[in-house]
Amino acid sequence: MAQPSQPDPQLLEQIERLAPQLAAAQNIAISTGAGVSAESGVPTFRDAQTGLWAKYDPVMLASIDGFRRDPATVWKWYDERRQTIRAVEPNAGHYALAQWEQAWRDAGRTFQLITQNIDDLHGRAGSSDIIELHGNIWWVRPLHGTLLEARRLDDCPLAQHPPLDEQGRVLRPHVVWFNEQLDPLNIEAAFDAASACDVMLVVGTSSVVYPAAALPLYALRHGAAVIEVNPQPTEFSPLASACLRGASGIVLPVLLEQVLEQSLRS
Ligand code: BJW
Repeated sequence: MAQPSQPDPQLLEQIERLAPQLAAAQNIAISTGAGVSAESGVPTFRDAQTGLWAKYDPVMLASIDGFRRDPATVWKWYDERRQTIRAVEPNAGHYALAQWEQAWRDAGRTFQLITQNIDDLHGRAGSSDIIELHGNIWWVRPLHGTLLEARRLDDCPLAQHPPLDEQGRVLRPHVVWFNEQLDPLNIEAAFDAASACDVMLVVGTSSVVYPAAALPLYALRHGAAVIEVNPQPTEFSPLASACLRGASGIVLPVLLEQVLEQSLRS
């Protein structure tokens, strides 16, 4: 069945009610997850474990123990995802956030995008200041190297699994796996944004993976309104100031249109 490209009347009314608050916000933080890329055709993290990959434990595919045990299989999974991501385009939700950032910057206001996604689609849509909490699928680093040795590897598909560097060292994806530390500078910047914003939008995340899942809680504690955009309820929903139950590719462009209209009026 074809997706409706407009929110239903009830959702539209809710968007219209929230728009003035967003239009008045001097400081907006956005926290996105895999759902924002779903309409581009990128399976969400949990959906990426279907078909051939259904027999694998997600933690084994996204952990250092799993990688040490079977680097070829983990790399095949990442290589397949890289090929999917390369073939798709950002969607209307990504573009709305990039346009929003530009509008807020032009008005001398603050807009900080924080993402758990590793797919680079926000960047490809034109967002310029992105905190990538879980890394980037196009970057690699030596398994036994430092974070400073991270670099982009665009080969797609890869010639071998695992790929090796010029010195023959095994490379790993430059992403954050379970039980690995996030980059402390990214964490600091993300929590600073959460504590300073007037409004946070939490878009397309199941809000189960920490520390990202703590960002909206932190924003609430610091007095911000936190609005969830997700077709499904999440762990965070009961605490949200408002929940917009729709796909981000439909909700965000309409929300932005309303917000910009309100901002121009004031
Ligand atoms: C739509 C839509 C549409 C669909 N529009 N929406 C504190 C409490 C409890 C646990 C912990 C804690 N601190 C640390 C932990 C452990 C762990 C953790 O959180 N575990 C939980 C599972 C319980 N965290 C960590 O290990 C983190 N490290 C850490 O904290 O280090 C310190 C430490 C070390 C050791 C011990 C203790 C502390 C690291 C987490 C790294 C996560 N990495 C992954 C893999 C990245 C690489 C890869 O992608 O391959 O990141 S896991 C995976 O989950 C991926 C995602 O970024 C992340 C979040 O997923 P997301 O984005 O929410 O996607 P989904 O699929 O879950 O949900 C999609 C949503 O979209 C759904 O809600 C849909 O409804 C919605 N949707 N279509 C809008 N069109």
